[in-house]
Amino acid sequence: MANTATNLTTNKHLLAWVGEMAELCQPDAVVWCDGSEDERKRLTEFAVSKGILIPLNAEKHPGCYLHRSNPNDVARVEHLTFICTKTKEEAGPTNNWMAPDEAYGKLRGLFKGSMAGRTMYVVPYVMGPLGSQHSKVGIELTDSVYVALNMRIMTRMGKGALDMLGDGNGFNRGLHCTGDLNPERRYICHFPQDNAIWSFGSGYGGNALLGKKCLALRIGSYLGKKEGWLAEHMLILGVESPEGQTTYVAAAFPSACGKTNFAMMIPPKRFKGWKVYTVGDDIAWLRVGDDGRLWAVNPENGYFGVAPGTDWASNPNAMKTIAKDTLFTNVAVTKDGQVWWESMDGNTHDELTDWQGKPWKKGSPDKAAHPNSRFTAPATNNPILSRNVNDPEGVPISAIIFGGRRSDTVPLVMQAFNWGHGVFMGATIGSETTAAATGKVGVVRRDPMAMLPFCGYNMGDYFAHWLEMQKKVSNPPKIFLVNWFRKKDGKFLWPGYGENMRVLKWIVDRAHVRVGAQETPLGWVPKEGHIDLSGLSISPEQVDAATNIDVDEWKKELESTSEFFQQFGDRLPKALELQRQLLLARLA
Ligand code: SAT
Ligand code: MN
Repeated sequence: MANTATNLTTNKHLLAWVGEMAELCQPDAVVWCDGSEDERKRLTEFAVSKGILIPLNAEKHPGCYLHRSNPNDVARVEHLTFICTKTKEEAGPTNNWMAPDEAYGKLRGLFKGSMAGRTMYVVPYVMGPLGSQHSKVGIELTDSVYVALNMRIMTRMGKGALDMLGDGNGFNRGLHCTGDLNPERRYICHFPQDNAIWSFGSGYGGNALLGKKCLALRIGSYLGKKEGWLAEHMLILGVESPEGQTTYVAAAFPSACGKTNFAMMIPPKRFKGWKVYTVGDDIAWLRVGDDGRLWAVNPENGYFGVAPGTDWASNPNAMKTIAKDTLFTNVAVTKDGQVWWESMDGNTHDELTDWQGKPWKKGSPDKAAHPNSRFTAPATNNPILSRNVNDPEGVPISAIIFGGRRSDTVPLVMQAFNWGHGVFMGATIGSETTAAATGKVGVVRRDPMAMLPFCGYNMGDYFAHWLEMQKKVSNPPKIFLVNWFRKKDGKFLWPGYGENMRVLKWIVDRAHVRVGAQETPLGWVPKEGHIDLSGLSISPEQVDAATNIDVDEWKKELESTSEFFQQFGDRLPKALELQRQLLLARLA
């Protein structure tokens, strides 16, 4: 069997493991990825020759390609995602659990001979800046050239990872095979205690790019608990004031709730001299620094963003980011090979090719682009990329924002009274489900810290870990809850996008204790006039509706919180139930 390892590594743990997995999967060849430009060209040409990638209009989209997934494989599959800890209790009530022996047994059967006639790519990668003591090395073995090319964009992939690993054994062992894409034979299994991930039967982003949700969040959160840090589903941004002071903020929202847009926001004209810089759009690793502050690193190196809703009006920086060297998945294409999705430029095209490669005509009831169609773009394309993204210690966080997609109940913005109250806010957020995961769209579910699908251990213990962190963070960030998605008569009340700067500015001012606030039973809210609304064409009634607190809605909310809490039994920290009781009392 051809094997290209020789000049890249002599790590005997790694060589032995790759050998063992190749023995199991029986690929025709094993190709080690070095991350070079040459390799990118070679893999891309191969993918094009097989129809896995389709070249786009080279003038309008230089270096860009389209990939079409199997229509049954276009989102994360939470019901097929497992946490395989020794006991069910360790995985907790919000995760699917399988015993490690059973999972290894079942998947071994699936992986056996699964790569015959195919190539196994060995993809070495680092989550976090190269050389940082906080970064983690992973090796993903995959039979998908699409996965290898995506990992090249999303992580620090190649020789640098092998150099960082040296002859160590502490790497994440990821095994991925596309298989026949039969949903009956699809499993995404995590073994936190072995630092291993086995994923079979899907080629889709979150299921197959193992560095992202699998390592950086599920395994990461488990390691965070063990090692005293936090792996979170958060964007990180820096806000620079006209005076040149930069404030870093981390914000957790569920998938497809606008994290990328928020992280790349352009402040409205009214905010002359204010600038926003992106550190990350999806994942944050948070540690306590020697100064007692919380420091955040973005472990990723690219953006795997939702295409629909990304356009020149909503996110010009994202449009610039995806202008070159970007892989598109399940978007529509125009006659001349340009990408297109709903929201892009109205329905100006009479005919398109839809995400499944079928002809599409204006007025068709079907969407041309899949609602969860994606772009994979290098972070270095981002015109407002923070110059601190590669800082091994990360950036100091002054505010944490939690949010969800809620058409009612949750007001535009509130600040928690203290860390414990903030953890309660985060632990109880709900959100209406989106197309990022398979299943019904638009139903409210509790999604604590936006981590429900991504917490690699018992969520009750995760809450306790968050509360514990307070002891270590002597200079903690302030915690906020926001909701951009409140509706009246089916219409959004708040304009969102760049206008969120108005709320962000208040948050930054609060973080520096520069402005007062109004106390309510739920938390501190802006005083009248403290959120700058000038130049916005929304009525005062609309603002009232967006910021309104309805006691009856909140009583219902707290009942739903109670139901959610009950499933954790003894593992729910008492401090959280106490927060709920206190809030009930304040509302009475
Ligand atoms: O599909 S991914 O998990 O990669 C992205 C997301 O759902 O946030
Ligand atoms: Mn995400």
